[in-house]
Amino acid sequence: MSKILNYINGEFTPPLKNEWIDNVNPSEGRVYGQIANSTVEDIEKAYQAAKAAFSSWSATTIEERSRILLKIADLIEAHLDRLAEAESMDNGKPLSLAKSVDIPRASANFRFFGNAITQFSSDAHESVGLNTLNFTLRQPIGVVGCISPWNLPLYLFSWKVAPAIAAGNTVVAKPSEVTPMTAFLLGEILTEAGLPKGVLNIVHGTGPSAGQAIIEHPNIKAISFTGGTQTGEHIARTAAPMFKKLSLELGGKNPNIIFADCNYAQMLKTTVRSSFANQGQICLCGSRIFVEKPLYAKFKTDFIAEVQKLKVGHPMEEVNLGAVVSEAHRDKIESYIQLAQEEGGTILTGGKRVTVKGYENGYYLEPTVIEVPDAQCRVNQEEIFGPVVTLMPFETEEEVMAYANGVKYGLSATLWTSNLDRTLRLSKQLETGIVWVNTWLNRDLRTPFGGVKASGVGREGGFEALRFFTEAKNVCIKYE
Ligand code: TXE
Repeated sequence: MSKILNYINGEFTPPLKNEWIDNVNPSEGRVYGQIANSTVEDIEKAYQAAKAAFSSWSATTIEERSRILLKIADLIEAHLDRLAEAESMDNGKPLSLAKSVDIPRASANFRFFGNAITQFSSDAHESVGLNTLNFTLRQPIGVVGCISPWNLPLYLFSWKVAPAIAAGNTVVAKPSEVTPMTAFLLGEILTEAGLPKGVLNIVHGTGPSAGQAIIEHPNIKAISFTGGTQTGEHIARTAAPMFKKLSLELGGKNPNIIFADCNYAQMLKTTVRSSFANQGQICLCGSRIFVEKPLYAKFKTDFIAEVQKLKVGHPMEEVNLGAVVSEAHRDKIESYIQLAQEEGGTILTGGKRVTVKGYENGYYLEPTVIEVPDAQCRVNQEEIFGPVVTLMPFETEEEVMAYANGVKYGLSATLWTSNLDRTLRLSKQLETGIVWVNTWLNRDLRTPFGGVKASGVGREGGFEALRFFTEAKNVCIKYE
């Protein structure tokens, strides 16, 4: 049985109370390891290591910080196969996806911020006539906390810790207890890359124990979090009275809006992906599909045919969908499929468990398409976060904008149209942080990333992330 230890002050250590939780392989439905169940004492130990490392790391030259981040990126790439296998085993996602998306992107995150920090700059304002010059100092915050979810484990973990350390902070980070393996393996890479001890401390454990200790710590001054909206609310309630800086990337219920004038073949292919990639467990998945009336019947037929071609199976094999992340999560998804029927929805395809030969205890579900009677029903309003999409026709732009914006979430939207005027008009009207037009999950790491409404506050990505992980201080100099 593998044991997942904390990585504190550059060393692998067991949790101080020697408590452990099970690590489950979701594609086989069996416990395959133990995870440190850290407590407030472990977080304090990690904090002390981070605090001790801060003065030296924050004074380390930009070139040296950059060099180490680039080295980490190279080493992730060099260990791609091992990391991808670990990710797939821990999360249930197809190995091919972990190899082509998750691990390359984790490497790209370190490379991107290793380069970005060398280009980061700040403003100067000359007050002409007053003989003063203001300049903005951008200083690292100190010890910061990063908390990440299970759906894109190393991808999202690195998306937070890379800008945090690039900007000169030291970090106490916690990956999801559901998928801790690749963050654990990253420890070895950090040591090999020569990251000084204490700069990045990786602590494992549950949200209510280890996570809570991070958000409550009086001297961890900023929290970058990705996860569920309810957890985000709880973090905001806890951290706001302590005036911590907060970046919250939360859930989504993203509209995928298809007009009859779109490039049909491109749209159909991409819509299959935006619906079911990673078993639908991406906060950016287009889980509500709205199709313009003239195209609706054709789309419905073709989409169902494409979805029925998707292969669900053991993630190490050539499959389109692997297992969903846990038994509890499978139950949650199934409860929504049940609810859809109670609400008058029609299951057009899918809706059932899949039994994979040899792995009968794994958590597999069919990709599911549900035609819903109205946009307000719960399956069309609440985040399911699984291989389930809803389908509805619309007639006018006004109608579809009301559907698209009529949810509490506002992370991303996808628009399929060849009409430029409409593209600009609707891009302005959509209440989301990201609009993809004729594409999906097309990411340039320099762009601002994040949501509005219940999808979160703050932006990650590019210089936005480096600004989040620094405090701006205005220095005003009077000269004669
Ligand atoms: O997320 P949690 P869960 C959505 C999705 C999913 C739901 C719940 O709908 O079904 O959220 O998923 C840590 N203090 N998304 O329960 O609990 C936790 O340990 C500090 C959307 O898995 O929010 C983990 O590291 N930390 C999403 C992280 O928060 C706490 C991705 C996320 O877990 C904590 C995942 C606490 N009190 C789920 N409680 C997205 N936007 O991508 C938990 N955590």
